[in-house]
Parts: sequence; C-alpha cells; structure tokens
Amino acid sequence: MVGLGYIGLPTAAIFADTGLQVIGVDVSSTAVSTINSGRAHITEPDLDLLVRRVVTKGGLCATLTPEPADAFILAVPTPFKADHEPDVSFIEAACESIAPFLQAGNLVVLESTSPVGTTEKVSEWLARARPDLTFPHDRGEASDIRVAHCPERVLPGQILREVVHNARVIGGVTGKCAQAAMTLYKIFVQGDCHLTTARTAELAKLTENAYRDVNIAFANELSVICDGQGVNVWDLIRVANLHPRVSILQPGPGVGGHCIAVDPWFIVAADPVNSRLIRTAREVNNAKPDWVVSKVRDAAAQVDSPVVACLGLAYKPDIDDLRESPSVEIVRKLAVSGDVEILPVEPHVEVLPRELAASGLKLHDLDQALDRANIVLLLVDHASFRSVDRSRLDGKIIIDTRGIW
Ligand code: SAJ
Repeated sequence: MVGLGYIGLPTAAIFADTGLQVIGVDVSSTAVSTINSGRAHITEPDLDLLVRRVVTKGGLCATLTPEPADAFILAVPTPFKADHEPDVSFIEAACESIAPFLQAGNLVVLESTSPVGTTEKVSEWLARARPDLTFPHDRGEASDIRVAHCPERVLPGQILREVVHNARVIGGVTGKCAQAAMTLYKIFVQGDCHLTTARTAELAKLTENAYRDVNIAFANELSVICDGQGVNVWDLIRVANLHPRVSILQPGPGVGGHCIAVDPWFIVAADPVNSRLIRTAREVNNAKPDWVVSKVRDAAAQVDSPVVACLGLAYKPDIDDLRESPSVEIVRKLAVSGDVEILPVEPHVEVLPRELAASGLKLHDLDQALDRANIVLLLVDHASFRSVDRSRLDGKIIIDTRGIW
C-alpha cells in the first residue's frame, strides 16, 4: 500500500486483518514510526484499535521504501494546482517508487481519485521505468503487469464500515486487469464489485462527488434566496422534501473536506466548455463562507463591543478533520478584520490550526464562549452543540448556518 493516509491506512489494516501480509509505504517518517508502534497517525473511529491489532500480529508493517509484492495499491493524494488543474505528481512519484520492484504477474491498482486517463498514464509511467516488462496500455491482455483503478468511496467518520460494505467500481485498462483487481478486493469487500473500464471508473468517482456538490450548491443557493425573502430555509426544505420526487440536501457555511471541494474541478479542467453547471456549483459553494462573514459583520454592527462565539471548526459534524474547512476560513476572515472579538470553539481539537493561531486567536471551551459572547455563530452541527441549553442563547444574536437551533 503506497500512501498511508485516510484511505491507505484503513485499507491496509483491513487487508492485514484478513491474514494477508501488508507492507505500508509512506514518505512521512512520523506516519511510519507511529504505525509501527501500533497506533494510527490519523483520527478515525476504531482505526487505532485495528492498527494495534494488525501491527502486533505482524500483518502490517510500515516502511519508507517499497518492497516486492504481488499487488501494489496506490492511495496517494491528488490535490489541484492554483489554476484548479489536477496535480497527479504524487501518483507519478508513487509509480517511480514501485517500478524497480515490479515482477511479471503483479497487479497495480490506483485508488486515488484521479482525472480521466490517469490509470492509463500509470501504465505508461511504469512501462517507461521498466522497459523489460510489458504493460496493458500497449500490450493488452498479453501484458506482464495488470493495471486497474478502484476509487475509494468511503465517508470519513465511517471508513471502517463503508470500506467493507460499499459497492466498488473497478475499472481495468483491460478486462483481465479489472478481474485481477476484483479478486484482490473481494478478499474483504462485501459490497458488489462492478467491473468497467478504467476511464469510466475514474469519471464515476468524480461524478459522485460532483453530484453531491451540485446538490449542496442548490441548498446553499436556496439559503441565500430565503434570507432575502424572509423565509426559513430549513422549514422550506422540510416541506419541499415532502414531495415524493424531491430530496434537497442541507445548506451550510460552505463545502469542506479534501474531496467534494476538489474533485469537481477535475471534470471542469478536462472539459471547461461543457461543465458549466459543475463549475457554477463550485462557485456557489465557494462563495458561501463570504456570505456568512457578511452576516456576522451585519450583526456586529448592531451591538456595542461585539464578541462572537464561533462554534465548530471541523469541515463536518463530530470529526476532528479541519481540512479545507469553510468554518476555518470564516473564522480567519473575521479575525483578520479585527473589529470583532472572536472566540473559536472546537471540542474535537486541542490546538488551533496555525492560520488561526497566527491571528492571535485562542481556543475556548463552549461554556466560556457562551458566557462572554453577544453573537453566537454556529458553524458545525457537532452533537455537543445540538444539546446546548437554549436558555444559554437568550439575549444573544444567533447565526445558525446549520439549522440545528
Ligand atoms: N454538506 C453540506 N450539506 C449537506 C451535506 C454535506 O453542506 O447536505 C457539506 C459538509 O458539511 C462538508 C461537505 O459538504 O463540509 C462534504 O461532506 P460530505 O459528508 O458530503 O462528504 P465527504 O467529503 O466527507 O466525503 C465525500 C463522500 N462522497 C459522496 O457522498 C458522494 C464520500 O463517499 C467519498 O468517499 C469522499 O467524499 C471522498 O473521499 O471522495
């Protein structure tokens, strides 16, 4: 397993738990030493226990450099560059790192979310590094090495359950490549495995996240329209969803995480002319944090000495993941303006991210923040915020971006 992050580590540990011998490879020496000491270097429910079990039994061993194996799975990040073009350099580097260890009969699976055509490129990059072996992009079914794409589809917070039970889309550079990957994944996957081409599997993964992004954008756009029309958007969505063919998602402060806010751009980058709706959805969701900031500024103008409790920094409820979080962006923008006092609250982390600490902000606990604030900005629907005693909010201006109060 090359890449021991949010997808690679749980997948490696689950493979190891079935009795397979798994070698986990990562460029981070901290990740490698943490895993080898029997702990997970990322937070995901029950992952720590699983990693401890498989490392103690000797089924999973982390290292900085690859070793020979029967199958190689690449689960490295695919961010985008400043212009929203996909950055596949981590995949190319992973290919270079495994190429010296490939042997005829090996399978290489790309799990990373990737722009269309990347799996074929993996085959080409590996072929360039190993002219002594044959690869499926030019030798088809007769090739020495099989190459396939099996995109991850798991929801952070529920990874260990979803990785086993979700259906998988498995795309091969050839039919035999897809078959070989299915044989591997069927060792632990209980969901259906659907075989297709590598290009279809790549676009399927991007489509799933773009679909969700477009639907969240619809809800976010409605929330802004409702604000101007004097309509409660949560009531509106509740009643509209009573229609048997309507199922609107929930508005929020914006869309965070490393997936939904990123993957749709890969479709836009591939075909900008024909992806107008997908691009607009990204723009609508990206604009929502600024709209929330403007709401807080309007509220602050109504009180003397505004003190704003900002509840939640994670990108979604009941997790500690602050990646691409719209809440962090909102709190940072409010802090930079300097005219309001900001009390950030995030019960799932112990330290503020650097970009907020640099603005002089300090993490507060919920009670302290509610005692002092005259404006309460709810950014994340953590369970601990849902259960706040409503009398604690009396007399304060409430800006509830998640509709829980
Ligand atoms: N959000 C809303 N309103 C909603 C639903 C979500 O504002 O009604 C926001 C969340 O607050 C969050 C963001 O969207 O900021 C994304 O959260 P999410 O729970 O929708 O998705 P992720 O990013 O945690 O995981 C997604 C999943 N994709 C889909 O549901 C199509 C997951 O299955 C993928 O595996 C994952 O992306 C990934 O790795 O690609």
